[in-house]
Amino acid sequence: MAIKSITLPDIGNYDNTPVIEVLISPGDRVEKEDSLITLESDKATMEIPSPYAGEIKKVLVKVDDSLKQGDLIAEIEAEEDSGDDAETPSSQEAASQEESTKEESAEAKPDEKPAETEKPVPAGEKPAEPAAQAPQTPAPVNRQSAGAAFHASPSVRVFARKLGVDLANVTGTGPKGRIRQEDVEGAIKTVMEGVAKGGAATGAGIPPLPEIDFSQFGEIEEKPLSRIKKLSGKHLSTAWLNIPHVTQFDETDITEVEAFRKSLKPRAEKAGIKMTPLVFVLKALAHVLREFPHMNASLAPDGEKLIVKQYINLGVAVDTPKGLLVPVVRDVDKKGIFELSEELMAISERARNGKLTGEDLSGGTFSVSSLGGIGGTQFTPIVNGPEVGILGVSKASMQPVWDGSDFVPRLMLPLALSYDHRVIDGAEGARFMTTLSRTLTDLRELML
Ligand code: CAO
Repeated sequence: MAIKSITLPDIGNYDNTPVIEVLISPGDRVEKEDSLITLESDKATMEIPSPYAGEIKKVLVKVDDSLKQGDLIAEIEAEEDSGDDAETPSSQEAASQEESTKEESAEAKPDEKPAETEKPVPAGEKPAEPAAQAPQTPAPVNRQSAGAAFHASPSVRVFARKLGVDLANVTGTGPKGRIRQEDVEGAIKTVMEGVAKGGAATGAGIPPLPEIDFSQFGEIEEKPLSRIKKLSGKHLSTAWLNIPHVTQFDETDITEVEAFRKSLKPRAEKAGIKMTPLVFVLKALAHVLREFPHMNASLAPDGEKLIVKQYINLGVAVDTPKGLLVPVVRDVDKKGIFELSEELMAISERARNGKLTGEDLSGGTFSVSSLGGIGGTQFTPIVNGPEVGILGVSKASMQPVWDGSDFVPRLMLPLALSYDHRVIDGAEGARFMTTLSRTLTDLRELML
């Protein structure tokens, strides 16, 4: 056993090359050819292998150091006959662009001359075949997730990049967590299986949340989710992941609407109808959707065209003991406030009693979610895809509003409009909100 210094071998035309990964720590046991550090120039990534087997005693580099040939990397207590006796090997066989399995069992040829440095492989191109039997200089590959603390050979990096896999999301099963080609293949398989099962959580290459045993921190109870929660959860995740959301907020003066509602209340009560501010919102919304037909539409699955609907059916989110349901009130633009109130009461009751039919739950063109009866100043609703927009309604409150000469008490209703930004631009969203607000403030707009 002897302490040997490991220095940077000749790596071709790369001087002052930054270290992006340090793969060893003092006390680590390494085999000859195990990678010690990864360097990355602006053109290539290369791993520097150990010329000896033994125990790392000192690590003399850190991430972001710039190295040139001969710079010290580490000190190792080398096993006898485990490598070249020379303290500074003129060349080392570096991580190869051949399969990782070959690379892990490769014989070192420290005393042979290095081959020409290979050209970096442009994204999507096949890497050049290494010269037959000749030891290579550290193999360059294109940059991927620079600085990420993963451990993979250049050939695996090339393989992953060709398939669009970010190695930061792959768990390595090789020695010291090294990522092998099989690990990249396994990661792709997991994602594809998630997509095939319609699982939104792991689709689109999104890594799953960590699985934690919470019982280690205290007592827990496991409660199965209701069928409705499971279904709506999947639908919400799908919408959230597929639709680039924008949410715009506004506050609408509904003082006059509220006075009107109150004046209608006795008539409504006589007819056994509960008339809440929400029906006025539905009515105004239907009117404004006629003016903004792109909000009353769905993007075709191929993303090539917009399917504009000539009918206005509003989904209304209903909070039920088993979870959220969104039954649909049909032809809202053609119905009066009393009829809408009656229908809203009926569908929310059917939703809470589990009596909704398939028809009740289909055919919506735009949705509304009202938390106005509960409280809160604002929230960001999730678009009920493949619809384009959803309106969130929060609790109205009396506020001092400046009328140009005085503060006057006005009943202000907070609104939040979320929409699919692929279909609606911000300016159109803002115009929609402004028009809706104007209509709600002065219901005479409905007659125009
Ligand atoms: N501001 C102030 N008060 C409001 C209001 C508002 N925006 N909206 C309703 N209210 C009042 C109503 O007037 C009613 O008061 P009165 O009993 O004194 O008349 C009270 O709040 C309760 O209303 P409601 O909630 O029963 O009726 P609604 O028509 O407003 O809403 C429904 C019906 C089905 C939408 C509602 O019951 C519901 O389930 N809301 C929850 C929806 C939900 O969970 N959305 C979240 C989705 S995102 O996870």
